[in-house]
Amino acid sequence: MKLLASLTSPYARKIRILLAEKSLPFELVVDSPWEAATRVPDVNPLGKVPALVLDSSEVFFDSPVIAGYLETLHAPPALLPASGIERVRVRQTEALADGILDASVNAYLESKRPPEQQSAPSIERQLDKIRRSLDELERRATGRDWIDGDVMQLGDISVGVALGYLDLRLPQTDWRARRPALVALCDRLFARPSFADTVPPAG
Ligand SMILES: N[C@@H](CCC(=O)N[C@@H](CS)C(=O)NCC(=O)O)C(=O)O
Repeated sequence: MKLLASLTSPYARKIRILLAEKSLPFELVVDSPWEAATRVPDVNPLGKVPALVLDSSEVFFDSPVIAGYLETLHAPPALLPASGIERVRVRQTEALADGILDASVNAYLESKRPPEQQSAPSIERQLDKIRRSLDELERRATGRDWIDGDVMQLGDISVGVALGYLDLRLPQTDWRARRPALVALCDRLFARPSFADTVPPAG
């Protein structure tokens, strides 16, 4: 299978980490949807990465769908409970982390517009979402090694990716201040080869 991804996309990084944790072989096709020559719209009409192209040519997107597909391959370790409310809870953590990414991307793109076209209230609105979500994740992570159980799962990985993206694009959020449980979670995650090998390039 082939994964279309840009090296800076946090959603694509989440999938690269899942593939690495599961030792699943794949071909990484680096393609930025922002470039004129991108081929991403040929496989994903939304024109976004990540997109996973199977050997059968079937394509899966977006990242939560790809994450669900990878679980169906039954490559250990399981990163999602097979069923039940436990699975819903992990997906809820993933959604919260992905929501932080959505708000971060919006705030970052807005901050890159010409200064006279930027909307400070719009950026602040996104930063509020990020702050509230981080506080909720800190509450959920307090007193435990992993957010949704006794082992690392998709939710933890998604949170680590979101926090890594804040380090890259919005360091001014200073998310580590007053959030010791998230700091400890990230220390554990960032030390893993799957995270270390997918650190986005600066720029
Ligand atoms: N919800 C999607 C978000 C994917 C996404 O927004 N990817 C960005 C890169 S970080 C993208 O491809 N943007 C191109 C565009 O919006 O045209 C997912 O989880 O995969």
